[in-house]
Amino acid sequence: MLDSPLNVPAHLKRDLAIASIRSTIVDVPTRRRHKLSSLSVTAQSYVIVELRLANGAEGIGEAATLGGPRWSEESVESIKATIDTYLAPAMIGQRADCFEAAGARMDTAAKRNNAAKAAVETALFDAVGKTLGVPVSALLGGAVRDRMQVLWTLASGDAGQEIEEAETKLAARLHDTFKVKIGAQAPEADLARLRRLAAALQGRAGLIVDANQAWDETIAARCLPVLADLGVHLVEQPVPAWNVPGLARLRARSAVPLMVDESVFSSHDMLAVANAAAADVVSLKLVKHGGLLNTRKVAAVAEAAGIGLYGGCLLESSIGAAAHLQVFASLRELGWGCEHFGPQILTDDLVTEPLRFEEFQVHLPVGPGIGVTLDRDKLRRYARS
Ligand code: MUC
Ligand code: MG
Repeated sequence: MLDSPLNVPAHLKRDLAIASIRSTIVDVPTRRRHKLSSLSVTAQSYVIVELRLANGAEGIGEAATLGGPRWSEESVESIKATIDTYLAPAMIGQRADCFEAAGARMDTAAKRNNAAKAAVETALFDAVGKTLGVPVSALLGGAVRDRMQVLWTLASGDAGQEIEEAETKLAARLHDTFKVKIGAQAPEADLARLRRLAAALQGRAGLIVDANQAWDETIAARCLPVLADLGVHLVEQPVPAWNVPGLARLRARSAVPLMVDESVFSSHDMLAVANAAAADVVSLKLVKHGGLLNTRKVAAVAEAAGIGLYGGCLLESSIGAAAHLQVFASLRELGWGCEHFGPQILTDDLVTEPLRFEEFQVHLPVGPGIGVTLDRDKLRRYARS
């Protein structure tokens, strides 16, 4: 076994072994229906990981999904089975602070299953941070910001409701840039909806859109100039994830920058997108990249190619959001902000101290580990029986 790369006090050093890993599926209702191109949810499902070290420190992590195995191939049921059957047995007894070695062990135990691995790795970082009394951002190179711009997503599909929701967020000075989910209806209906939103919010708010792979290249080529005329700042994943050459052709003609989301899970995907000149921006997410370390690796490839970084989400609760904020805070540039509004769309929070949203920014939680504490009563209340 490797010596710890960290200066761990002698009395803790022998105890950094992982003693137990427990996973629980929770379903937390959302405040309104959230509609994407191919799915809609009224409750968010997560797997919460609780990991205990031999020294008594506890770490938590979260794997988020959206509408079962439909945003990506993982569902809460598959994530829990992967953790309980393969990842936990591979990790019990191992040192918690050998993060790269842990990633390699999990990759040997299971192919892909990135959300499951990210939840376990988050819990490792949280437990080690709590043992050492340092935030996870410090274990990732140190925070370069203590807050960041945070977007809100408009996704009811009803322009009137969306304008009202955006006005409420603007008035409360919570969000002034909005991501609009498109692709659930015909392109002309989405463009009409966006015309209403752009007119109502003109000069007061920024708009980006996410088609979640709904269009083909021909439709995208027709719609992108309209989105540019409406002043849309960024268009996310207009065509299917596999169509990287199509993205490159669209980008060459587009006045509005393009962001990849579902096209980039691994750092190899990021390299392929960069080589194809297929994106201006990438959306970073733990569930796609398989953890905090891999998120930094994808970000490094993007940075090397001059591709901008955006802090993506999968409607995580405060637990998953806090983990993302730790890694986003450690990135030198986060030019497009982040979208960790997830805790605010849930009807309840799973942590004892909610994240701080103010002045259009979300704050990096202060404290050791990921900076939030699991509320065990809430975990019991929302646990699937
Ligand atoms: C996605 O594809 O970006 C993020 C925000 C949201 O509303 O949906 C997600 C997933
Ligand atoms: Mg997206």
